[in-house]
Amino acid sequence: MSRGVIAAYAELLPVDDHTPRLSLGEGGTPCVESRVIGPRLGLGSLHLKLEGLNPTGSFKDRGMVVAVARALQAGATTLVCASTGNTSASAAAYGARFGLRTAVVVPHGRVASGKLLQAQVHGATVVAVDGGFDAALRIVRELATRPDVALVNSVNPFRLEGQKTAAFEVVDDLGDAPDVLAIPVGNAGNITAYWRGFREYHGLGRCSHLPRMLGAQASGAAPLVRGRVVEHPYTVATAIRIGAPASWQGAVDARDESEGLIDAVDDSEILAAQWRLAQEEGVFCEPASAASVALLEKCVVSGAVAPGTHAVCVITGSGLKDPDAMSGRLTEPVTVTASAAEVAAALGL
Ligand code: AN7
Repeated sequence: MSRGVIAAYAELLPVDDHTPRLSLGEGGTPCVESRVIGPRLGLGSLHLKLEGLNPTGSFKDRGMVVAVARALQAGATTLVCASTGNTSASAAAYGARFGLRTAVVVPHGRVASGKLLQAQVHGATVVAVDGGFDAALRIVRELATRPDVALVNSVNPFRLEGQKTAAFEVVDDLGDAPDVLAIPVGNAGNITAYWRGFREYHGLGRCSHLPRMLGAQASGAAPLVRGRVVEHPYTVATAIRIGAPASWQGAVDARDESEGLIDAVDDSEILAAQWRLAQEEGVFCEPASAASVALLEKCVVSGAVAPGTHAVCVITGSGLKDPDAMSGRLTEPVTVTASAAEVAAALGL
């Protein structure tokens, strides 16, 4: 059972004696070894950091708990965020648990059904705007100037501080840093947070080297690859449908300082990787999460990642959040009479 990231890593987080020790049991997620994809790619090892096992089904909980603890400490009564879905689900859950009102602005029609459901079931007030995530973020930045309102997007520095604990856990679990870490990039907060976490641990002597950071964007929403803002981003991976990432510089620094890369993968490659993870590894993630695996595969093919490399892919969110993304591949189960003989025949047993 996870004690939560604040209790686990308090001395490395911006908390003091007055910061409430909140937890929903976030962090402590498994880092499981791939049985099929890693060996097929000829990697020395491939581990999957299963962030979908956090309390609300994504990595956002790590940063949210620190941001909410500090918001409470500062006397805030309301959380606000813009979101492609997971941030709002996380904010709503922590808001519900710790007695804060939560207000969420989402891009209309572009949030996976499970994520919207989460925000609403936890009692958040949800408003959809006729625009993308980037417009929604601009709006909440304007709204969050009141002292009783805490903005809990990753522009809130406490969010990235909490999220860096995932890098600590990777090192703690594997005994050292991997050679490469592949991670999806949307607003670019998480790649920034992981890089910070690895550098801090390296500075403390907890790992012998730093990983190369491989950032995965979707081809239709790849501002960091193109080097310019994308006005109308599009991808099936709605979580990373972002054209003007807030942590742009953090992502570029992570890429350059680690001698890594940020590259784009097509929606078809993302969906194929998502399917392989489900069918071959027993890991059901959302499309954005599979971008990390799609990019790693691309890098092995191009030679950017050599055989024998020790790799980690960050699987950022649960596939249950976005059932529609898989619908094209699935059919309704056949229905038969409730008899063992008929069921056996239908099952081919
Ligand atoms: C599953 O919830 O931006 O590069 O508003 O939900 O740190 O943005 C989500 C992003 C990757 C990208 N994987 O992380 C939001 C939001 C999943 C995500 C990302 C997101 P960042």
